Amino acid sequence: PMRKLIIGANWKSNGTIQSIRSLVQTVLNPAIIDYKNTEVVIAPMYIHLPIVKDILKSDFHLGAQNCSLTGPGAYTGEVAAEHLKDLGIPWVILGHSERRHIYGESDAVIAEKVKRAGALGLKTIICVGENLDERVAGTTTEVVSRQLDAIKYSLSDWNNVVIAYEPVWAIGTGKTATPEQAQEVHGSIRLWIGSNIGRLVANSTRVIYGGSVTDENCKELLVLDDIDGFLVGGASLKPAFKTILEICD
Ligand code: G2H
Repeated sequence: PMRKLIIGANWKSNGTIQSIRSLVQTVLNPAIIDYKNTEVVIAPMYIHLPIVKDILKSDFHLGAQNCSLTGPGAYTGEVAAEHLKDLGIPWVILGHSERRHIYGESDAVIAEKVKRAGALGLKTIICVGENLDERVAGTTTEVVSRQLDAIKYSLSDWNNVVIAYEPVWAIGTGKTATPEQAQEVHGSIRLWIGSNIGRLVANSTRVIYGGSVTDENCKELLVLDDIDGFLVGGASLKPAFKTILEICD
């Protein structure tokens, strides 16, 4: 089956009102993409979401980079999935390695967030990936399977799910997984989906790669059987992102 490509821009905790306006106007809006073949999800910081929503071409989709473990209420500083929904934000990235490692989000916390977001009909980009020690120890597949096992019972609608494979050692480091390394893990993720969820779901679920993706390396990754797009961090803040979008189209 044809899986529609999907490219996510994870802007992380970056940008000013001025810089994101300029990024939208000079890099995103002018990009020439066939949106019938490629879905693009832009994920600015929470407080920038309404600003970007106002000026971004409607061919693009918007996503948040996280949501709260809780619903609305007395949870100082948190933004709930309900708030994203209210703002008309269809996507949310969950389980990013920076959430897991810097903010200590466990598999169980991520599973609960996935459940909450999914229950509200938000579309989720769920990130998995091993760190350097785990790769060196040869446990990559086990680690990724454990991260997927955790969300197995959190989801009822896999149509709304994208899995992002982001090897932690490749994030923001300039080191990209080789095409062979990436394909191997992407293949194992699709196998996991096939045996745990179902063969049709495995065929239709997008599995995207993240970790130092650039306009230089995206081509060789995109041709791989089990890579259905990218989650781009650093390069999504630069003019090179337009090139990535146009290459992926
Ligand atoms: C991985 C990626 C985006 P970068 O975190 O999620 O960031 O492309 O900067 O490695």
